Amino acid sequence: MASDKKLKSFAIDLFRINAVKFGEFKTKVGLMTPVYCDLRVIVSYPELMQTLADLLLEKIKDKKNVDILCGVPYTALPIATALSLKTGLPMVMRRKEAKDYGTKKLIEGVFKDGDRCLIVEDIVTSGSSILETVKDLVNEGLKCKDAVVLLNREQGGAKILENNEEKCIDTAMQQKVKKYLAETQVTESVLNKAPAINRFKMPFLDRSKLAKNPVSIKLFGIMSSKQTTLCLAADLTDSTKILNLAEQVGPYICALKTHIDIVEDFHPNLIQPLKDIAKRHNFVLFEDRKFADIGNTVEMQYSKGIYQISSWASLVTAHSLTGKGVLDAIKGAPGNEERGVFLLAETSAAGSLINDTYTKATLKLTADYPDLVSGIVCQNPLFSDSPGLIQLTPGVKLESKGDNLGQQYNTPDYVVIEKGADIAVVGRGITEAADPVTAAKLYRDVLWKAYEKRIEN
Ligand code: 6AU
Repeated sequence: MASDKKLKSFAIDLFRINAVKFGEFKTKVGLMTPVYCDLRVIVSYPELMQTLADLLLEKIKDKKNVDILCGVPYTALPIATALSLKTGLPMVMRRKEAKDYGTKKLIEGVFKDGDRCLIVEDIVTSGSSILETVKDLVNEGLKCKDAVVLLNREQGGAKILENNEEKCIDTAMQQKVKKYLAETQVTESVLNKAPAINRFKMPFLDRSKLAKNPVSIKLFGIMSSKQTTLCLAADLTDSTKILNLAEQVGPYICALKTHIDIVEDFHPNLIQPLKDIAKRHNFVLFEDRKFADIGNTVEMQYSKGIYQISSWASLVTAHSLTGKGVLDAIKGAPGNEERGVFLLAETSAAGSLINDTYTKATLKLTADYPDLVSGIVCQNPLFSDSPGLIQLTPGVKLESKGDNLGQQYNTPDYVVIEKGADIAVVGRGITEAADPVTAAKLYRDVLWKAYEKRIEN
C-alpha cells in the first residue's frame, strides 16, 4: 500500500534526523533503554511534518465523530496544528505550565460543551501525558474517547526495526531492541484509564479553576478563604432587621439569600447599604426569585419594577419549567455584568410535582449555558462529574424536623456528606434561633467540618 511505503520511508527519515536513536540511553526514571525517541526535532523539517500529517490523516480519515483536535503539550502541539490544517478541524490547546488561578484558562481556543476531541500525541510510553490532557479537557466539558499517536514505543519501534533494509543498525542491536520492546509493551488502552472526575472529593479552590460562571468562581474563592459554605436565607419582612442580621452574620456566610418581595417596608434605599455590607464582609447577594415565566416577562421581572433585581443581586434562582427562554432572558437583560443562575432541579417540599424526567432535563439545560449557570438547587447528588457547578441545598437544620407547610429538613452532616451539598441554605435555623449570630457561627462550623471530611481521602 502507498501509505505503508510512506510510513516506511518516514521511519527511516526519523532515524536520519536523529529523532530515533539506537544505543544505550537512560530513561527519565533511570532505566536503560536501547532505543530513544525525541520527536521535537521534527519541527525543523517541514516536509517531514507534511508527511506526518498525511500519515495521521490516513489513520483518522474514517473517524466521523471528531469535532476538535488537541495536541498533548509540547511536542505534539505542532503535529496537531499540521493535522488541523490538513483536515480543517479546529484545535484547542491545553496549558501545561503551573497556573496561577483566577482567570487563566486551562484550555485555549473556542469549543462547546460536549465537543468530541481527538487527542494527538507523538510518543506513548505509559500514557500519563495523555491522561493529564484528557483530565483537563473532560473537566472543561469536552468528550475524549480517541487518541492518534505517532509512535507507540512498541509498535513504532518495531516498524522502524522492520524497515531496517537500509542497515541503519546492525543485527545484534536489532535483536536487543526487539527484545526490549517486546518486554515493555503498552497493552491497555490508556484512555480507558482516565481517572473519573468526582466533585465530591475536590477542594473548592480546584473546582474554581473549572467553573465558567464568574459568580461561581468568586463564590468558590469566598468559600475557601472564609471557610464557609453557609448561605443565609434572610427571610425577614423588615428592612432594618435584614440589614442588622446581614451585618452580624456577614463574617460567617458566603451568600445572603433574599425574598425581596416579602419585605413590607421595601424601599430602593435598602439596596445600597445591603451591597455595602456584602462588600465589607465579602459575601454574595442572592435573590431567590425563582423565575418561571416566558423569557420576555422574566427579562422585565429581573431588571425592572421596584426591585430591579439585576442591578444588585449577583445570583438568582430560576425554574427550568419554560426552558431556554428564562436563561436567555437573564443572560441578555440589562443590569450588573456579574450574574449567575441557580436552576431548580428538585425541591425540599413534600409532595413536589418535579419528577425524574424534569430533573434530568434541567441538568441537561445547564450544559448549554456554562457561563451563566452557577449551579443547581437540589436535594440529591445529581451531578458528580461537573466540578465547576455548585450544588445548593436548602432544607437544612440541626434538628431535622419539618414545618407544617411541607418543608423537609436534613442535618448539615447528612446534606454535605451523603447528599453532596456544596452550599447549604439555612433560614429559620438561624433567623428563629435565640441567638442568630451564635447559630450562624455554629452552622458555619458544622458545615465546614462536614465538607473537610467529605474531601479527605
Ligand atoms: O431554612 P428555611 O426552611 O427557613 O428556608 C429555606 C429557604 C427558603 C426557601 O424559599 C428556599 O430555602 N428553598 C429553595 C430555594 C433556595 O430555592 C428551594 C427548595 O427546594 N426549598 C427551599 O426551602 O428561603
